Amino acid sequence: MVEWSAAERKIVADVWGKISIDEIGPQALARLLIVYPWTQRYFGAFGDLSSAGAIMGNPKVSEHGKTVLGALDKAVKNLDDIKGLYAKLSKMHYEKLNVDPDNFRASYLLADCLSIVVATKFGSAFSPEVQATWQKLLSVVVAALTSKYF
Ligand code: HEG
Repeated sequence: MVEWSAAERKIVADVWGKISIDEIGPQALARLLIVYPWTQRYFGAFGDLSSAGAIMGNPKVSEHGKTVLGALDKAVKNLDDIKGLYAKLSKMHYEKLNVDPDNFRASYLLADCLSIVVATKFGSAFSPEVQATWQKLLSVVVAALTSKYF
């Protein structure tokens, strides 16, 4: 059971309040596909991913980036039961992507890309304390998303 202090809850609410899902979601997913190109194998149905420009301009990438951040929005609003919230989503990823341990790693890579996008946007406001709480949130999300894998 993950515990969240009052200070952590405040940081999560503050950071999330300043994030635009429509802006950050597409940027984070595009970074994943560009920086870690092997993750493209999961997105064969998304069309042209042949260059950084193609990925950033691909409407399916943008749409899916927003979907992923939409799931994170629910996590932020259900901090005390992220595992329960993601049970179905985890099962879907497991069945769709066939228990590939690569996917476990890819979720951490996506979390890193998301942190970099947020840090770039926030600048010095992304203090070590804020980063620590933000990364805790992403770790809990990834653990919940992969809970049905093993
Ligand atoms: Mg996943 C679908 C969330 C990591 C590959 N992902 C989805 C959906 C959500 C979601 C909400 C839509 C579910 C539905 O249709 O009911 N994904 C999500 C989160 C995270 C994540 C919150 C990590 C923080 N996903 C992830 C990673 C990969 C991946 C790392 C592969 C590298 N997701 C994936 C694929 C689909 C989804 C291939 C189906 C996309 C489609 O065809 O529309």
